[in-house]
Amino acid sequence: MYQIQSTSLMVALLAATKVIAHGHVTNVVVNGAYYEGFDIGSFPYMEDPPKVAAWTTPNTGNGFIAPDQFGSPDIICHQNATNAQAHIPIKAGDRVSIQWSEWPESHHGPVIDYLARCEEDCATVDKTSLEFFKIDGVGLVDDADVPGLWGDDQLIKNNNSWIVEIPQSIAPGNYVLRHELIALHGAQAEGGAQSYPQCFNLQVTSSGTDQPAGVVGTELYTPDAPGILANIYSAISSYPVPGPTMYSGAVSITQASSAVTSTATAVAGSASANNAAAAVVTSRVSTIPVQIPSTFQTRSRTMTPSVTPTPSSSGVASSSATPSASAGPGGQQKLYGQCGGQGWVGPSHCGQGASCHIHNAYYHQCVPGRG
Ligand SMILES: *[C@@H]1O[C@H](CO)[C@@H](O)[C@H](O)[C@H]1NC(C)=O
Ligand SMILES: *[C@@H]1O[C@H](CO)[C@@H](O)[C@H](O)[C@H]1NC(C)=O
Ligand SMILES: [Cu+2]
Repeated sequence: MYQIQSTSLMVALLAATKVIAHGHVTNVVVNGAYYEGFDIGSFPYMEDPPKVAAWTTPNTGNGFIAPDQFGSPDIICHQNATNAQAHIPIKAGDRVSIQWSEWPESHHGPVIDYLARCEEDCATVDKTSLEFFKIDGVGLVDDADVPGLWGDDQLIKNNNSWIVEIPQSIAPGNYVLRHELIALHGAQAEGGAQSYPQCFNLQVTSSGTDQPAGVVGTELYTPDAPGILANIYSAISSYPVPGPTMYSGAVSITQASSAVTSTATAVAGSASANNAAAAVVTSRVSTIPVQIPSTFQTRSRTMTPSVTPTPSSSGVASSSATPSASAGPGGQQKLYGQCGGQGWVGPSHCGQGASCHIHNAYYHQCVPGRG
């Protein structure tokens, strides 16, 4: 009898539970050439991972940086990030198409891109010394239908990818491209915004001369800055994209898909800015068909049958505006309540109009939307 009951309970939970996860950048495309990203599903477990242009991070849970960490080096290129050991040769005026593995529909917010010049080699530069200038920032595009259409939504529409143009006017040299999605679904409360930064090393050839002033990563944002603290669930007439003002030479472009015509390997080894022109020529661009990493997944389901409604006290980066009420086993969690995570034995599915979202291994939360 008991057996049957718990089986049907589990079936019911399975059917009702749809857990959505954050993404990460799987690859970038420059002039049709596909460059592999940092493969979070495999590189951290390899003794000698491939040298790629993307920075390394042990953030295997695709987590985020919370506002209380905006002053820590983690905000620069994500959690405990270390320098990429290779770089992508590119001409100023060219575009970089940045492909995310996935992005949850509920996570509205801006897409922002920065560059920071490395005085020497970006493979060894101290990340805390990098001074970032903004070259792109798309926040609220249209608020006709609250919570609105955001840069992040355009990214989803564009096959989870984003194109940024390297401004023609910047001086040649080595740069770190800092690409960032900010999720505002919990940002109505201080501490609720989420930053997802991803960094790439570029070696830029250019006839430009500009060396725009920048801001170190740890000073880009504060928890109460306009655009970080924002309530997207009420109509807002304007939204200030957070961070320093846009570089005057930045180019605003229309998002579109970027066709892949070849694969390429990022150039490893020391990148002297003076040799930038030579490096472009030595980049190996072949015409091998693109292979999408086998770790590419869009959705996952978890099976977390709930037994006892004991609220978890695990290290939770909660962005909840409404504290969760513990429902009984099989009960529905309220909006913004916890719905899973290591040690969680409370309700594992969300009420209507919400879906269970993996913020990190310890905390899954009911957020508005289908995910
Ligand atoms: C990040 O670095 C800190 C300090 O070294 C360490 O305690 C923490 O476990 C690291 N986090 C990850 C996810 O590796
Ligand atoms: C969307 O991105 C995926 C993953 O990179 C790729 O396999 C697919 O071809 C892309 N689709 C379109 C329409 O560009
Ligand atoms: Cu999330």
